[in-house]
Amino acid sequence: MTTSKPTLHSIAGSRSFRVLWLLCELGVDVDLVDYQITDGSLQQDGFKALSPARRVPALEIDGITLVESGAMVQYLCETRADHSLMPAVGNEERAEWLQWLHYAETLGTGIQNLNMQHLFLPDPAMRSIPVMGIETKRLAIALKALEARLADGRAYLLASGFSAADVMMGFTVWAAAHYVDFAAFPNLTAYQDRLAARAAYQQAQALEGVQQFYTRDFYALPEV
Ligand SMILES: N[C@@H](CCC(=O)N[C@@H](CS)C(=O)NCC(=O)O)C(=O)O
Repeated sequence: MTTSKPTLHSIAGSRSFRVLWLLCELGVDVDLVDYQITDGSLQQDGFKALSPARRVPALEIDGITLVESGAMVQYLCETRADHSLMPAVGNEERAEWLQWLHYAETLGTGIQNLNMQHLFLPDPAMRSIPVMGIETKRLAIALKALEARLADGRAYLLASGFSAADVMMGFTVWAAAHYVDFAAFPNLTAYQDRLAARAAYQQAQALEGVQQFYTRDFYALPEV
């Protein structure tokens, strides 16, 4: 295995933030290659060869290319030493860590559907208001479980403290807040603030540049 500098193919404000943030937490230098959703750059042959589904993030690392952010997070934890961001196999928190790592994508798929409806359909007449309502409700239900997990003063997803599952989730919670009113989720609001206060989070934000997905803080359901 080589340990040369990885290359992260990313879009500011997308799931690639998870990987960039984790690299910052781990103190691993990275080369960034930037794309945009709407400018056709994900459809270019060079990128399609790296990421057949034409999605970001894609991570070139140690002679391989990974195209799932959760796999990147786990792989980085497994191959970059000197951190406490992943409970080892056999540790009593290992299963919980895996569960929350992947739960971030239960939220992520709902957010993606809402991104499509609110932001990316070329004509608002193509929207389905019932689908938008259902997806918003389903996202709120999934967030409620996270709110409950963070009850009783629990600062992070694992009782033992901050881990890479919080990195996976942190981006997701930030994105979800564009569609679900967090007024009913005080634990999640505090969690989001706690994560955003981390030096590595802020370092990753500075590195990734300005996101162009969301031009508003909150997108309410359209009036019927
Ligand atoms: N499960 C994948 C999802 C990747 C994904 O859908 N990424 C979005 C950005 S957050 C994307 O590239 N979308 C481009 C498109 O759908 O055309 C992961 O976690 O990496």
